[in-house]
Amino acid sequence: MEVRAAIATKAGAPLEVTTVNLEGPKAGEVLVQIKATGLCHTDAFTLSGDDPEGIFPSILGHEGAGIVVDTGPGVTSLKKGDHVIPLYTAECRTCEYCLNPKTNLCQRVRATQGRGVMPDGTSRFSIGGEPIYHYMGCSTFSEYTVLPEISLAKIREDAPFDSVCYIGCGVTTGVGAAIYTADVEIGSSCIVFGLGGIGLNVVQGCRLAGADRIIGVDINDSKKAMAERFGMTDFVNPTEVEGDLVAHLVNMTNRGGLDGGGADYTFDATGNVGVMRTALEACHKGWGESIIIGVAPAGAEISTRPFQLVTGRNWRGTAFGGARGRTDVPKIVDWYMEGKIEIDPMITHKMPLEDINKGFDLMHHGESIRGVVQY
Ligand code: NAD
Ligand code: DAO
Ligand code: ZN
Repeated sequence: MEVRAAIATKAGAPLEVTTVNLEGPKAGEVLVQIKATGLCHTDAFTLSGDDPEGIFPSILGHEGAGIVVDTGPGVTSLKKGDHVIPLYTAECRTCEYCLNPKTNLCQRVRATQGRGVMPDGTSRFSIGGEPIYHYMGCSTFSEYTVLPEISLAKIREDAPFDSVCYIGCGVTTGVGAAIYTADVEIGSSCIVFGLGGIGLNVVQGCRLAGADRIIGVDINDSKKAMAERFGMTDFVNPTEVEGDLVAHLVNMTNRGGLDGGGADYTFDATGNVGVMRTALEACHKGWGESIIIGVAPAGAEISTRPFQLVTGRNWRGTAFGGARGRTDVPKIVDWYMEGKIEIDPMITHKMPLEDINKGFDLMHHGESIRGVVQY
């Protein structure tokens, strides 16, 4: 079939909205009509050419929501008409990773997904017989796409596509980092570094978990109002702190007595390795946990004095918020529909596919939290 899609033709070039050929689903695969997709920094990172794993020409996009229109042989868990969210982290429920409760990183389709192809080693997209590659196993910048059955979460049918598409990456990553990875407890103190599309969701995840104190740290004062709406209790702009930022944050979180200060949980949602160090050192001696969410530039390295870890601080990372997509994404959709989390205030711009490059411009100029393409 012929479908409209935005093609990443080469690094650094604008996306080209054109018609591509899409083959139907093979065994274990599902054809999905994408109804909405968010624009994420990771798409922009790959398009820029800075992503060492970026493949061109390809169809980017990994934050979508849509409807099943066809299923290949052997598909049992989905049928035509089901509403779904594509998953860049699959959940096969049978590999060694899925069977280990300590991780959400299913490896069933990892290798082929990284090469921009379906599990049989070929692409479903082409132009003039030449392959156009898949991206993160999703390729949601196309009005139709094909995914493995294990890379789709079935969601309730009353959930609006143009809101819940954000659960395909940003919401789940942020909320999940607090709920699944950190497992923040009632009464905890938390510090969230970076109050963008991910950090705001960490803030609301900490609120949902019952944290008492949620300190937001951002170099941009304009982030304060929105973060307060999502549950931030205190705001710190590092550029306005006199002296050492770690000491300032440790002092803010000191509960008195022998406490010494430091947050129970800190989160990096900036991707800056200097911030990651500050986040680690601002978590509590003895038990503090610091969670790295941000993806740093290729080749970047983190550092701290080993004594920070010897004295009981824990440094961890999270991908997709530690969520198991087919199991947890439908629950997060329920939380949104029940009003336990908010999404809509973060979706600042909506546009048709034809205007997708304008959406990326808004992101680069810091004017949007989330732009969403509606098909
Ligand atoms: P964003 O650009 O919307 O937000 C980043 C925020 O950090 C901005 O508000 C910015 O002002 C702030 N910031 C920048 N430098 C800072 C500093 N030195 N101190 C404090 N604040 C600072 O980005 P986003 O969409 O929220 O993504 C955040 C990170 O999460 C990115 O690195 C992205 O690649 C990563 N990410 C990770 C996963 C995952 O699964 N681990 C998933 C999606 C995105
Ligand atoms: O299993 O080896 C693996 C990799 C899993 C993918 C991790 C994704 C990390 C976050 C990237 C940004 C997502 C938009
Ligand atoms: Zn698996």
